[in-house]
Amino acid sequence: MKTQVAIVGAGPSGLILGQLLARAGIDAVILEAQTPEYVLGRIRAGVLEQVAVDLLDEAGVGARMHAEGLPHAGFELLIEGRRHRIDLAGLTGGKRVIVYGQTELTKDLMQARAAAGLKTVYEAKEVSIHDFDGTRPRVRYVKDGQGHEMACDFIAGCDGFHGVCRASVPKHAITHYEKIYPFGWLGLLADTPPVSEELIYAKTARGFSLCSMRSHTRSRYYVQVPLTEKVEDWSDDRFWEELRRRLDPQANARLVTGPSLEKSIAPLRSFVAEPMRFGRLFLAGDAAHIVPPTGAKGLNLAATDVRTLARGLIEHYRGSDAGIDHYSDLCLRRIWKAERFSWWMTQLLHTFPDTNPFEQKALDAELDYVVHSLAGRTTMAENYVGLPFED
Ligand code: RFL
Ligand code: PHB
Repeated sequence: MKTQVAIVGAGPSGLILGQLLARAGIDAVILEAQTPEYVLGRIRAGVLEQVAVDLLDEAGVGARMHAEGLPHAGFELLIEGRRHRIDLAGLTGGKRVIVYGQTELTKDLMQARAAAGLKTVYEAKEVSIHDFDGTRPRVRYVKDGQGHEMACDFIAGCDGFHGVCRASVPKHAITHYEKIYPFGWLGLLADTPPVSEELIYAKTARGFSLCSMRSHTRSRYYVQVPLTEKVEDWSDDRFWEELRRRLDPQANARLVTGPSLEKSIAPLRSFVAEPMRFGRLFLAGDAAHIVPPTGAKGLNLAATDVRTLARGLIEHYRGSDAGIDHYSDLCLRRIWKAERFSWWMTQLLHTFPDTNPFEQKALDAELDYVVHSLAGRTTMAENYVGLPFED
């Protein structure tokens, strides 16, 4: 078997890349370890920046996102019981974000791929990548107990943080930068109307919480919990009670509770692997970097990585390697700005068990400055809606 680009992973990175390449007439096969149902069952991101929205339009999968996604022109910071609105549109010359679940986006991309007859091998086991330091890379995998080998021009490692692609790079060729936070987010999804039209990011003495949504009838809430917490110990009632304690009376008067559709704990981590290219292997999305979800940047970074990669590969097949040669540097500039923003938001809004009292006072003063200064709010808004793209 042979293809031009072998894509490992059918999350948002792999699926968007596949779509962009197909539209440019480049042949690609996606290998995914899980079943389509499993991939769709993972409840993750909810907020799309304009660059991601534009890219999904370019990939030909934006129709339902525009019809059903919720444009948001601002969000609220609830700090020790007081609300401060970040007017995204007003502070950024009219920019907005769209709230549209990663699950829905993934569904749209899967359907477009199936409709175009493009090949995805689900339940591809024991995927391994070979000879990407030469001119003829190969990918091996096992499907239904049978071994296969696929020759290709390039390998796109879109296989997430725990994937095989980054792990296959020799240790001396790659540098990891990492920060692990001493807490996670316990998330709950419910078919109840959201507590507010806009997202609420709340900082309280009991820890951070976030009120988000998927639609006018489906809510997504998160509360900060220590890493030692187990999801089994959190009944729905206990979750709602803890959330209430982290909201203001205005929110509590509107909060509608109900049975959870999903509940899980996600640990928070900042991580970057450099570089992102190794010969004919390119890493993209969570395979190369992780951000804590506080800044809503993970899915957006995945989208901008594959935008840059698709352009580079298309240029390659038209005769120039300039795009793929700059892939890693171009992506990393944007990634580090998003890493900085996500780390900063996390630091400002969460309770850390070991912060020294001086540092805590300084952080409180910084947050006070941010919400009461036009320059501070503008900084937060322009990073949240997404920095301009540098080609
Ligand atoms: P994914 O989605 O992890 O997909 C990788 C795919 O690769 C497959 N795979 C393999 N396939 C073959 N062989 C192997 N050896 C393989 N190993 C793995 C996996 O099964 C999987 O299908 O990575 P991708 O495509 O790079 O996408 C990244 C995003 O999923 C992620 O960044 C976001 O979900 C992060 N995120 C958010 N991002 C935002 O932009 N806005 C948000 O509001 C936001 N909220 C969130 C989030 C992530 C969260 N969690 C749970 C980590 C909220 C949460 C709670
Ligand atoms: C979500 O809706 O899942 C969500 C929204 C904003 C974030 C993180 C997650 O910052």
